[in-house]
Amino acid sequence: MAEQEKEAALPQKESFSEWYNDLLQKGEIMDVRYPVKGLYVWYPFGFNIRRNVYGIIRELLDKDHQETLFPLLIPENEFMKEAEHIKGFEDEVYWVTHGGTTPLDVKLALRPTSETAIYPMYKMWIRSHADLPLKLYQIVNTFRYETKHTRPLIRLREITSFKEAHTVHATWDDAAAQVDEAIRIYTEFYRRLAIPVLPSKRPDWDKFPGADYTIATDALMPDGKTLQVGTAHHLGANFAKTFDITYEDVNGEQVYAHQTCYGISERSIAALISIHGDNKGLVIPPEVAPVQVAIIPIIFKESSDVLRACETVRDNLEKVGIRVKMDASENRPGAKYYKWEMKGVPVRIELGPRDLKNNSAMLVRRDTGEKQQVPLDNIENGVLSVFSAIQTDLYEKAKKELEERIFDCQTPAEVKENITKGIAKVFWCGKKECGLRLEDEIGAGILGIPTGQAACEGKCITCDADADTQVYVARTY
Ligand code: P5A
Ligand code: ZN
Repeated sequence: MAEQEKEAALPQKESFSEWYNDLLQKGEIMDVRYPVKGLYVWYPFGFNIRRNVYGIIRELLDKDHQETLFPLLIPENEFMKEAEHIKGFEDEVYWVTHGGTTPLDVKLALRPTSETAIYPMYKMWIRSHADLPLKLYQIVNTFRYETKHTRPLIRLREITSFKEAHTVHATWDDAAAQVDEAIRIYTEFYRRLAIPVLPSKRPDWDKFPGADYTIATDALMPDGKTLQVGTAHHLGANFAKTFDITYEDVNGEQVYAHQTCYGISERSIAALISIHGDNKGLVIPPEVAPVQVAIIPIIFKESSDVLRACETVRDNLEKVGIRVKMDASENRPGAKYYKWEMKGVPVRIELGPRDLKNNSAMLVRRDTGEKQQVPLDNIENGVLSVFSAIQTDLYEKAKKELEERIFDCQTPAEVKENITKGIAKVFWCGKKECGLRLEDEIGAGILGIPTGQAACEGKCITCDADADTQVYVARTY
């Protein structure tokens, strides 16, 4: 390795925090030097990944949701209507109190989430059962004055990429079905990012403020901590009662509507980078990679044939919609490999005089480093099939890793022993005091009851009473 490359190498992924912070910079995802705590800047390359990632969630939602856009500012009187909701958020709200030097009559909250912006409008929009279900979403920035340690993409004070959906239904059961559907959509979304997630029902003390219940999806980070990467909340008729959202049912009666909301943020990108990346940098699944193929001409003396062949390969790949960069810069090939590996480009194509003579090129996979000689004719098919192999393998690798790091534990001591490596699964009787005592004793949190859990029997890890559910326990971000 050349001196300059050694200097620029990343810390080992085992030191996850340092690795992550360094990768954000070297991979050109986020610049963390913005002078306000908890606010960060997207580099154009990172923003390009974001655009591709959010393209997937849009595609999935657009099937039966409509996109909308509500204001950032929420008047204090609306924000203060729902008691539980206020309790949950009051310590996290930024307030706008002045217009210039004039104090405002009504303070304005910077939305920490948009229930209280959207629902007063829903009251006006919803008249009859024919208006239901209503399924809207928006992708916006939201502000939360987080007091826990802030981290780029993971815990922000300005969440720049908050995708929030808000649905309205006739019955409680319809809303419950929508919560399941939301979790199905999120699981599919994360599958497209080659990230396996664990859906679970949060314990009551950890549900969304104002909700009947919350189902969350968590991803396992390389350091064994879990990251909540999406949540879906059943709001019952709680907000409908507060904001007076009623509809006329088939019998002509005015009845309260039932609602759900569900959200994801750029944590999705934190998980993407962290789970797939390695000691050489980013590893990005082809579907969301800003550059999908880097072509490196291997040039000696007489190079025009090689360059021309590279250009033909580039044109052929672009013709089928593949995002290609041909790197004909003056740098040595080694420096070019380093650069495009750091950027997570899924496939590198090397083409030199000898390859040209054989009418072939060398194709190198970013995720495994595997090399294969492919014919220049129909090279686009070769590349596309490698893309799909990469996608499958990234997912399978992450899934295996996740499964290997879920540990069945019988005693708090066992939990303590395993919790540094990943997720513990324990029996719990369901009593709050047992749950809190366990969390306290092991210094980790109960994620929740896995959705679709098969019937099981055991003894509560805290009180030894009969228990018919297991819960995930983990250290969390
Ligand atoms: C659902 C959408 C809500 O706010 N209202 C509208 C509901 N839910 S939530 O759980 O509070 O947030 C949704 C998801 O957003 C991510 N998230 C964050 N990401 C980065 N920085 C933060 N400070 C932050 N807070 C929440 C989580 O993934 C969460 O599941
Ligand atoms: Zn118990």
